Amino acid sequence: MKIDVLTIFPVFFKEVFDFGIIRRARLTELVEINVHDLREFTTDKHRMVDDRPFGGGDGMILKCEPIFAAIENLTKTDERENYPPGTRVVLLSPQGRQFKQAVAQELADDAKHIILICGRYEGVDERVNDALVTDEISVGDYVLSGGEPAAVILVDAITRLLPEALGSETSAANDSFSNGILDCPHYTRPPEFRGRQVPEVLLSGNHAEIGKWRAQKALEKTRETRQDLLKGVDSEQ
Ligand code: 9D3
Repeated sequence: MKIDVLTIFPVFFKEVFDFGIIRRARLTELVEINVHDLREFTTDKHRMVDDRPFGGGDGMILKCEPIFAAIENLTKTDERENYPPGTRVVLLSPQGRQFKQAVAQELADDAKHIILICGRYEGVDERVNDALVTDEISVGDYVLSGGEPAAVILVDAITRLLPEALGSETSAANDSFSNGILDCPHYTRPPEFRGRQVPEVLLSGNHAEIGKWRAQKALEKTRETRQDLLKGVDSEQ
């Protein structure tokens, strides 16, 4: 999998992909991640990446030219119909469909080349959406100052789903969310800390009982904090 990030703040990404699973996936060449400065694709002497909105209004809009030039450089075309198979051009924007585990899974399964366009300012010239974007994605209902933190979220969630990205000790199939509910509580040594005991069952060695306890705690936690995840689950609602 190849991932390219287009941004006006390349320095933002300086070390963020150098840790843990993403670092290992890069070192083993499961994924290649490149960050590109949109300014490098400007041709005017002021290297202008943004301009004022037609029709008036506050803020600046990311211009077409550098984004089209960058996408053309990476895909050899300026029409999404002509992208090589497995190419996805994602515009990170508050107007997108919400990023979910299922979206991460779909991209991990189907995409060979993902290009992430990080929006900034008030937005991106709509012709980018019309001609180039295959997926417009938001990471949630809160206001960010740009798409860069969202790009990091996508890279992380997608990379760890690539076959062999996780060590053999763990598996994406065991993840919270892959079964649609939250995780149970976890404990490690010591068994008592400042008067707080680890639940007896976890020390019992009875794996059937431990399994039942974990399932019950996961369900309780989900019911408490994320009722919405339980709709459609048997015995709920
Ligand atoms: C405050 C300005 N907003 C309305 C007048 C529009 C707006 C434009 C650009 C709000 C935020 C942004 C910058 N955000 C992103 O580029 C972004 C984002 C987000 O804000 N929330 C959730 N997901 C994403 S993905 C990209």
